[in-house]
Amino acid sequence: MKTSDFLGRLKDLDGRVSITAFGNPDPDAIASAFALGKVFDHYGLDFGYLFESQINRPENQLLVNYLGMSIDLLGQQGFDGYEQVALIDCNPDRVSEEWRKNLRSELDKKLFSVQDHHPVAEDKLEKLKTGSAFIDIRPELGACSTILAECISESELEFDGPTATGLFYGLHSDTNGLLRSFTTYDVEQLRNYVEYIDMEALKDIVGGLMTSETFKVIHRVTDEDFCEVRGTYKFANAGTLTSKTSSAIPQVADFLLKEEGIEGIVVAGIDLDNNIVLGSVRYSGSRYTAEQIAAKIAKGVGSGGGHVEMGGFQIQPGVLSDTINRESTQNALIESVKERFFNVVGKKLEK
Ligand SMILES: [Mn+2]
Repeated sequence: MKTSDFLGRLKDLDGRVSITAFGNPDPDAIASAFALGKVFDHYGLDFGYLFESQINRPENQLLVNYLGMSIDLLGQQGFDGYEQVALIDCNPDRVSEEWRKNLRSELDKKLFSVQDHHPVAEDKLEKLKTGSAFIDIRPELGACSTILAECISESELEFDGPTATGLFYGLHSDTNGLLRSFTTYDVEQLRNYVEYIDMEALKDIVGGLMTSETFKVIHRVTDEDFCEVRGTYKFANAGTLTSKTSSAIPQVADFLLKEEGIEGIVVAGIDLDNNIVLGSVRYSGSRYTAEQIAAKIAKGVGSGGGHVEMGGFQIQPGVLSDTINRESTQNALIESVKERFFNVVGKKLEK
């Protein structure tokens, strides 16, 4: 389906719309939500931002502040007060088991649109398309921001500084600064708004990229007690973190992939505020995708996904959650994630 169809549907849309992202909101999701809000405004629609998770990474909070967005958290109330749901940078297939149980039928009922670039299995996509919602999933694109840039252009809205800056940051961040998986179409859309980007504002947002926690974790994982290499794969144990400091995990994963001779990285740690194991996957080889690796690590015990070269997962500790503050439990959890990772990439130890 085309963006022109999407815009056509906005003309007779009734009721308040929830602009929603599932998963950890990254700059692409935040910017896409903001740009979609601009389009909704243009069509005189009533809407709100309702996200599954809090904004944790400090630079993402800076982006939200810069855009002046007020984002509510999806909680027990589900989509109460909203008649429609517009999903951005995610699709119904990626909604976690837990949420699926909590609100899947409500999501199905209220789903108005899906604009995303995460891969989805062919049969699941066909099923999605049989519903009445507008479905636009383009896994080849570097960022969902590109789809929203197209929406802004086609609705004949003028780009403004915040929208252009956000969309560029979204594309920049999902493609690691245009170093991975983007298409000429991403660049074609970028051309439409590049002149509106506020570079000064952007520098302020991305300026303090690495937190001190990131450096602590980098220091920690240079110790061979906390990392292991098998072949071209490396696993690093980031230890215990909080919801505020867990942004160190993806940052360390980006950093470790720079090591010569390493093509696959998993960094995992325990978020003691949420009692979950968090992990980031980076992969530069051609045998797997980071998304597959992340999904397989979390299979049956949590949720995982991502893109070709970057992915992430969350694992629920199950019965171990009662003793998660004990070091022995933490080690057991991280050890099991490590073995799952090495299994997935065919590096299981022969016993
Ligand atoms: Mn994205």
